[in-house]
Amino acid sequence: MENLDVARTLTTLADLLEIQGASPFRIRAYRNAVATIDSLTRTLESMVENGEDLTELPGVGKSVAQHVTELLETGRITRLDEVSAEVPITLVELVRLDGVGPKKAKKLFDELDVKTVDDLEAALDAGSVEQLDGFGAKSAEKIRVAIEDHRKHSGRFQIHEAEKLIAGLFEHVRSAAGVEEAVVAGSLRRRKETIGDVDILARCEGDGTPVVEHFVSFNGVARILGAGETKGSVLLHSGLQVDLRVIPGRSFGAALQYFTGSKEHNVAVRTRAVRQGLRVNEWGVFRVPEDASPDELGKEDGERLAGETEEGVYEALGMAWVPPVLRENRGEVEAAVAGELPELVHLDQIKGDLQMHSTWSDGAVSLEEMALACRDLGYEYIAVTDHSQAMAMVQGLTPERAREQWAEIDELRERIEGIEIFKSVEIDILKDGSLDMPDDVLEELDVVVISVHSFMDMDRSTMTDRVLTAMAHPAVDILAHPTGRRINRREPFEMDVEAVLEAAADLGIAVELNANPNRLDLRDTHVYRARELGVPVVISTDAHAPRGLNDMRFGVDQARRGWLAPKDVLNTRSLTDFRAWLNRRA
Ligand code: DGT
Ligand code: CA
Ligand code: CA
Ligand code: ZN
Repeated sequence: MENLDVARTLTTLADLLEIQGASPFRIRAYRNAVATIDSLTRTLESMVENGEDLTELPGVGKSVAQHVTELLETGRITRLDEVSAEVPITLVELVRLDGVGPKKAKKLFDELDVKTVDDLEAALDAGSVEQLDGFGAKSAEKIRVAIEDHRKHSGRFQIHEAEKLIAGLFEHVRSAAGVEEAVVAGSLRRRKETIGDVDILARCEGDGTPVVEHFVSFNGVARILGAGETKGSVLLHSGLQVDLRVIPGRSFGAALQYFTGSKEHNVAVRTRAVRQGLRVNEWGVFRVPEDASPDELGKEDGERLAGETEEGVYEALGMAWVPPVLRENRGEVEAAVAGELPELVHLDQIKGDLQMHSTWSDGAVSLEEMALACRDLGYEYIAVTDHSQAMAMVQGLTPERAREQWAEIDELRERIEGIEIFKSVEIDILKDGSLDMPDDVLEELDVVVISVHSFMDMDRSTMTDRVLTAMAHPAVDILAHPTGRRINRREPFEMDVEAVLEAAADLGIAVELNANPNRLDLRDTHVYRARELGVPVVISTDAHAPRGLNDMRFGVDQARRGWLAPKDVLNTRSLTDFRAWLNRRA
């Protein structure tokens, strides 16, 4: 268990006690302990394991120490169980709303039986909140706004949304007086598919207050959540939170390393540092004096070994610099120590796009326009993959129309130089696992792409069998968007992905990594598994217009998060080598 988790649990306990009306001294004791835990550079878990006395930590008394030990050893705190039997734990959510607080939460619960944010919203709608003693219309309105903020906030943003939403503010920070450099850290730098909040670091010597003030004065800011000397935090109108930290040059690399995360990666890095007698924090890497008690050390005490650059931080720890996309504690720390980090695929190594649509089905432009747009991107080849007839609402191709399309492709091949157009169809996997095209068409297609677009709510074993049946057809080349998910909108379907990947390995089928930021399907951990199994991955945009072709970079980032090297990605191959793969069964 992380320190953060311990701190959160203690905060919950303190909040509940406060709602219950416990003594302010008791509550303060918990909050002081939380403050201490927040600033610890070692894990409580390791301290308890070593049998260290937690009461020696500032602000930690006997009963808090007991709670922490119990939590680390058993995963629960008896006292918390007792208190939450009297005060519903969901009230904690209410306390965290702007304008509610423990007294009001208690009143809402006692008088109106409000236990959750949803309950509160219903009570507001019914007009009963403003009639409560000590509330009134103004306070009810304030709570309503707080609920809206909370709702927006609890959703994570998709990576392409976050990128767009942050662009203006980022430029605003970069142009602030005194800012020598600004960079994005956190999950956005790691290119995660969804972003909780955006973290920006600005390099600036001296007092950071003017930079923070400039930051919070941005005209897209809906609410200022905090503003101080070294950090500021705002909510944009979209509900996206942005945190800024102002860092001096001597610590900029260390702060970038720290705030890029992930938390799990940082924990692994820090654990390694401790074993070497080093301390790494957002200020630098320090050699801890032998006689020092770690908890009495100031943030920058000890001999400074690194801090200015991120490379320097990793070097001081005996590690290679780790690309941010890998920082998820999935083996990258060990690999960086051993000098065995993978050589990751790059966008400029992509030589073709193997899924896109034209006006032959639901695309916005002609096949020719798509081909020319791809040639402009420098690609050597493409597959135009209009839908098959099961997708009737988008005029999916019947066998006859597929043949008409081939005539057009043949004509284009004559006329357009510099790009190869493969004949393809995105063929529906029907309910029973058969393919939505007759064998004679399948045989003539250059690239056979299959995917599920219907009956997505099947149970796991039925869906797995269906997809495995489809893959067993000897004409199949690529399984597209294998899990059918739509990020933030539709869960992946129930399917044994491991079995599907193993089948792909056995059958010599490639799996798609759909680069559309709404899909990014396969997800990073499955991509990683595909690589382990030796299954070739194809990164395709599934573009429905030329603009969509630019989504390739999101797919490449996701591939990198899955540790893929150029050799693992089929469409990094030259036209000749890709053709050879298509003929692998001949
Ligand atoms: P997000 O915002 O949920 O998409 O994910 P992140 O990774 O951007 O997380 P965030 O914004 O809470 O924090 C940014 C980075 O700061 C995080 O990746 C690692 C570092 N960090 C934050 N809190 C902690 C912590 O309690 N322990 C450690 N070791 N690192 C932390
Ligand atoms: Ca973040
Ligand atoms: Ca943050
Ligand atoms: Zn599709």
